[in-house]
Amino acid sequence: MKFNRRKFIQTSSVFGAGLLSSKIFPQQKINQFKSTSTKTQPLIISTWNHGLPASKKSLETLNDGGTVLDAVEHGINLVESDPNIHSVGLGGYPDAEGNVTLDACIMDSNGNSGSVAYLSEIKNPISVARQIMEKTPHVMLAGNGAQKFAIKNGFNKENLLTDKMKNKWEEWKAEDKKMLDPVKENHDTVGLLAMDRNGNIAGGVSTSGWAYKMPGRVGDSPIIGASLFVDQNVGAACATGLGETVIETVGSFLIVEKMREGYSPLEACKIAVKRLLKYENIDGFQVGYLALNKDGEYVGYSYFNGFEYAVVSKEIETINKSEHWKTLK
Ligand code: SD4
Repeated sequence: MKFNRRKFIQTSSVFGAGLLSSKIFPQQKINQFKSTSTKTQPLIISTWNHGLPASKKSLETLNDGGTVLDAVEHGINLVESDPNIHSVGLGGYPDAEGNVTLDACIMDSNGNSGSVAYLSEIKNPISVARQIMEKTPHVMLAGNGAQKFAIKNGFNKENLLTDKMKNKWEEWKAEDKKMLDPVKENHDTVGLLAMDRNGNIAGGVSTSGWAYKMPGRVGDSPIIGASLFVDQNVGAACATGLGETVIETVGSFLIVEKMREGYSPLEACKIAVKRLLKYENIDGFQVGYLALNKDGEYVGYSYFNGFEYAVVSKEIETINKSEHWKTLK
């Protein structure tokens, strides 16, 4: 990661060196944590508290006979279309020049994927990503080309910068132009993993990205393997938080690969979070992962405390606090 290294402390510092040592991350310590297991399917897990309405919508879609991919899309659409959620879709934070640009990706249970980056004036990027997956020979479209594709395929162009967010952006410009603290203010990316009653798994991620980001910046959310990975034979993972660090550690792919090796969702997330230790003194650093394996075991795990995720099944409707590596007071 080549920018925003303020207060970056080398990993050879006392703290970093200690944490990077394998002694502090022994196998027995990993194993004492248990992922949560559900015996029932369908099951939907989703990031943050807006994950609850999203996951409920996904379950409703499945109950109405929709596919697991429909469930992912409809759940995420709900968050994207809500102008009061400020890091996704309509009403999302703009970039430094006042433009709302969106990133999203989706994966199905056959390993197909679709992704859209730097999309403007279209409020449902997850649906655009799905159509890119289903209608084009490509995985990813970006910028103007992605917008043209969306319009050609029936999406409406609309202004995504609400009055409220325009005012906030103007205040930000007038003040000190500081990046927002993602732990407290800037953490609404929606990631959703769904398993239907037959055990089919799909997932999606959608965001307006880092508030007041540099124009042109693309985060982890449209990068398959970084923000999202699904492998029907193993499970799935998704990410929220400082995208640059998730890209550089290919977090979601890593988690799925570790689950493939036999690690539980929690163990796998801890291994991925361990790779993030070198970033921990970057201002505003936080990453949260969700992981779900094919047996229905799931977990939310973040670097710092404060990450929450929704769990919805026939029996469960709850917001869980994630396990975390480090407690921030
Ligand atoms: C990004 N990962 O663009 C997104 C932001 C995010 O919670 O997840 N915020 O880097």
